Amino acid sequence: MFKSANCLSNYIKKVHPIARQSIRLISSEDVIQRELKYGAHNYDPVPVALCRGKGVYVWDMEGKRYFDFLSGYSATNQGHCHPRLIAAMMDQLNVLYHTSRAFHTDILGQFAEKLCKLLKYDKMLPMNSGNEAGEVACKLARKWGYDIKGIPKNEAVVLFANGNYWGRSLAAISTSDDEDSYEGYGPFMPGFKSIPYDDVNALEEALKNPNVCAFMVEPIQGEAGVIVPQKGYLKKVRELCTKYNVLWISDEVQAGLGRTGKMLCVHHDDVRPDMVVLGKALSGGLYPVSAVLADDPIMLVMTPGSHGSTFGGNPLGCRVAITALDVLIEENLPENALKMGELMRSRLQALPKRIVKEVRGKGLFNAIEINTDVISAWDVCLALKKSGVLTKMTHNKNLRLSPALVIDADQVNEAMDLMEITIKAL
Ligand code: IF1
Repeated sequence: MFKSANCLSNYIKKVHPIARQSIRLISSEDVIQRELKYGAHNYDPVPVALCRGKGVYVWDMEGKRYFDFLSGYSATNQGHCHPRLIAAMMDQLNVLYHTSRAFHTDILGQFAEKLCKLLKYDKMLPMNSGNEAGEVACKLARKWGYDIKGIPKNEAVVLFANGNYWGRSLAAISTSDDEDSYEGYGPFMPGFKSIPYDDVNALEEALKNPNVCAFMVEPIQGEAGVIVPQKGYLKKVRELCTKYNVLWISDEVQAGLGRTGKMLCVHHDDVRPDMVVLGKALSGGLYPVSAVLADDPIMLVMTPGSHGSTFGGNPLGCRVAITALDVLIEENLPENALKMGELMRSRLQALPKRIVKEVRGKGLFNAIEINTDVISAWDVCLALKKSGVLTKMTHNKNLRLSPALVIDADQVNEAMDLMEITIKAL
């Protein structure tokens, strides 16, 4: 791609917008130091400075190419810089990009209709981040609990699963069992209770409390390390929530939109949650777009003026989301994720067991658990980075492997070859 620094410099001057102002070629180290100086230290990123992305690849300041095996945490499912997403945004930018929901626009209804017909729910409520959509789902559940189920005022309980992650708001960290997430930020949200994941007995016990209005759970837990529940768990969740008149909220912010090989992760088990929470790839990672889907008896408990957001449902994000869904469907990305995921896991399972303790995942939502008695996951992450494969560690022992759903077999095999050589050399 870049034969020399000169070529890179010319590329940057010609193409990279930021460099047009300053022809000085800055290094990855410069980028990292500047970010440390002026940016809050709420992250400890992998030491790499990216300046370009295309499809399954990203490039750093020195022009080194990487397989992006994080995909912005499953946001760029359609691949980096997808031409159709860029075209959709460019087109809408010149027409109308923000009005607030004080007024109707022609685009929101188009997006709402498309999403509701695709996922077979009566209505959707548009927001921006996955966390905001999760909060709306909890608000809808509480209000449904009071208005419909008859739970005494301010007594509603929402259940969550241990190991959950649905953002960093005070409500979300109130359900976290990850100290890094909640320590130092109390007091916490009342009426939020956590139970063991993938444990139907614990779920049934908790559901016997008549004040429980909902159970919000990821169909595969992402942050926890791509934890796939045992077969039949989601069917039991559906049965038990129906039996005890509790709303099942499936948090598909990460596992949804083709990532696991189906449009929704719950489609693998042929079950239908009462509410679905979406985010990330709903816009292909181009723009913050999230949504909650539900049928009228639930969605209509929210009356005009009882929830809002400046940017939720803005025409620009809706336009991008319409195209992001089109790309998922027309490029058969869920089907591709299913096939490429099987190829990837078969290659991962052949890696040395001394280092790779376990391979987990479904579709292109995968992780390997590192045998931390032998080597730290961080060192494996750094070694893979050096070999041109970008991954991210979670809980100090798992490495996520979630490339864009556009990846083809040659690219999977090339990336797996790099992983095999790297891990065997450790
Ligand atoms: C970061 C984790 C993943 C999510 C689920 C809601 C949200 C998320 C299942 C909130 C967000 C992101 C946040 C991101 C890291 C990433 C993440 F490691 F934090 F847990 F993917 F696993 N539900 N997950 O996974 O969506 O408000 O962020 O749009 O850097 O914090 P958001």
